[in-house]
Amino acid sequence: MPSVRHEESPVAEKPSYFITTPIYYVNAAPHLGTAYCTILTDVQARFRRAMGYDVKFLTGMDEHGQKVAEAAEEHEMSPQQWCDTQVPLFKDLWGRLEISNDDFIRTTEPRQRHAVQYLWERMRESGYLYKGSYDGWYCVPEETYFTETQVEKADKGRERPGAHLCPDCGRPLERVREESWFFKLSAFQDRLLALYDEHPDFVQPDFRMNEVRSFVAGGLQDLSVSRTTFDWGIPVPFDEGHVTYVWFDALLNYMTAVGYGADDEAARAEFARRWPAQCHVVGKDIIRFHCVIWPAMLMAIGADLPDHVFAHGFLTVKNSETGYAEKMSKSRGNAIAPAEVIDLLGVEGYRYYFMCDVSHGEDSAISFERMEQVYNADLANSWGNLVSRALNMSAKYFDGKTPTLADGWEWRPGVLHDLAQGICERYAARMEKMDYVGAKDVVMELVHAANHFIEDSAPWAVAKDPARAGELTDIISSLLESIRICAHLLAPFMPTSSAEVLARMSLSNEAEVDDLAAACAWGGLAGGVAVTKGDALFPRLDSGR
Ligand code: MET
Repeated sequence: MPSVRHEESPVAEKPSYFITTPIYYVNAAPHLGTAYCTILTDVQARFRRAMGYDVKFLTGMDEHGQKVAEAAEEHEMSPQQWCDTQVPLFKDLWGRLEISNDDFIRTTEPRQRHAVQYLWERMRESGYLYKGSYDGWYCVPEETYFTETQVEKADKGRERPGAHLCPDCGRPLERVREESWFFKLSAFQDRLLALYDEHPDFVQPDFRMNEVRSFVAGGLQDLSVSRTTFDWGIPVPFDEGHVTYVWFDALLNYMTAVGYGADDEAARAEFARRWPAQCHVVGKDIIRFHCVIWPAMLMAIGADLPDHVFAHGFLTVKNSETGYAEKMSKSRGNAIAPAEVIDLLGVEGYRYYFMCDVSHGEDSAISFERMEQVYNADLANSWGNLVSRALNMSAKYFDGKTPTLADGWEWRPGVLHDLAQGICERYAARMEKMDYVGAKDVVMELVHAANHFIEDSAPWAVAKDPARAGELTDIISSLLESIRICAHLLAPFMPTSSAEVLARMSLSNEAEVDDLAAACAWGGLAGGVAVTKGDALFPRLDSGR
């Protein structure tokens, strides 16, 4: 990045980083899985801001389609009323979980309708659209089409062949016969395969790429992209009675939010600056929509493709009877509500557990037992304990302050100093790949070393001898300096407690940085400023679970 800043537009020089969550269906209340995906994205957004990017972090709601229309009917509301009732549940939870999104899009907003209708016109011009009729299977809960062959193949393995169950989720399918517009997805097979070859990191983690590639290599069917048997969707501008297939609508949200199709100049400039997105974070169940259909749609209209799609695994819970891990779901009765976890761990502990103990590519088993174990080991006993011991000693031995670092005083290299060299680079290399567990390990190594350092250097003994005052300054300063660095590195995971740690060292103005490497350089501690011990950041849990 250039080091000279132009006064009038300081932001313009920062590179853009545009990251998105899926837009969630309004039907279910937000659950642990949606919260997990949203926090995962939030951590990356916070990390990128700290790395000097001008971040746009988008989340939102998917409000159209048959599933939503049916749920509204069940609740005896209009679809719009139903959506309006559900959306605050999401917004409230995101607020509680400290989600730092810059935008929240709803597909029922005028900006989305405008963009989708603009897309229809571009699609028609592209020649990749034709009218026909769809006769096949449809899974309403997943809003997905299936061919006869796909359904037969899946049914063969089941107890009741011919039951016509969804090959993905196992719920009953509907037979759909209707006039429809089709997107010529089949024409994109070669271009998609070339994309995967040329950009092997388009799909992350890399083991998910195989699944995507073999799906495409197996041949693609054209996709029905309009529906005529219900009306809860964005009307097709040139064909009355047709509404947009919900996924064709939903995927476009990513471009709508940065000005696609809008006709004012500001929106055009925003689009030029923000598109393509750097990362779409999605669950592994919607990878085909994002890695096959979405890039094909973009190719059809000549738009740039996003840099990466990151697909996370599912959270699973152990069935106490069988001992096997199974997907969490309401129907299985094993779902855990986010509020239960917040009650146990607090928001910071919640974020830490799901980000730093759960690995983000594969499925991961979660349990209350493990949550408590990780919270106690990492947060109460290690990080929280380090902060309270070091701040306490500083206050006690240096008159309520950090040690005064006299002019000409030099940081004595030592084990903590050595470990802190290059720490930001080691951490960032992992964060960029969404390897949050690996990034946390880098930080916890310093936390553990600092706790050992307290034992090894025994500051309480050094403090008794006035002749060793310089040594005491070295010890306490090194500890505070390590804590300062760790607080910066932990901030994407635990923004509030990290800011609190810095504030206790009179560094509240440093809570948000845009040059993390500089912030983590050894020697940034303010000397002779007030230190507050404060209450335990992470009181030990003993719930007996
Ligand atoms: N609504 C979809 C889901 O929750 C995601 C759409 S992302 C464009 O699975």
